[in-house]
Amino acid sequence: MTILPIVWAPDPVLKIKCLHVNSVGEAEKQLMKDMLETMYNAPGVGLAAPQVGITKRIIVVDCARTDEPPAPYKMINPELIDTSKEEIINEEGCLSLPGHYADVSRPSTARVRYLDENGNQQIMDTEGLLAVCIQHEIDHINGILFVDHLSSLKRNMILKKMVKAKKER
Ligand code: GNR
Ligand code: NI
Repeated sequence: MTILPIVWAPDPVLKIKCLHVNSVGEAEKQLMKDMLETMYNAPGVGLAAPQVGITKRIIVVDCARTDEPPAPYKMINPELIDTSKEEIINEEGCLSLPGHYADVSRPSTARVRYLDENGNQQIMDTEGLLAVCIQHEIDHINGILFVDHLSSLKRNMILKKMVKAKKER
């Protein structure tokens, strides 16, 4: 049982294009377990490896509602192989930008290809919050934050507040 410290923006590790994982070993499995615990503890509905300082293409998500059983997904090298032309606007937050929320428009459905923890390729069709969350997490492993989808005015306002919050952390 390990809760990992979450990196707050601005931080160079959150800007890095993370590395493709070539084989799924014990280190990756342990990391995904710890990431899920860290995510549930926060609490959040998704977490990407760079948010805990690891620059690997690994994400975890659980977008089940509180009245539903848990639905954790561990995804290695996740890729969007198809996205809808139709977009939805959703209010996003991020554990690396605590206390900040803004509307972001993204494709409303997404087909994602990834390796599961056994190294088997999976393809999943997603919609709603799960589609949004997976796109948010794939952005993270490409060094992109939700504020990068906003105007530079809104982005800089939030990042300036984060610099202050980090000094007071
Ligand atoms: O917990 C989270 N909630 C959330 C809400 C709307 C869109 C995306 C997210 S992901 C976020 C956790 C997080 O920062 N993942 O990287
Ligand atoms: Ni995030």
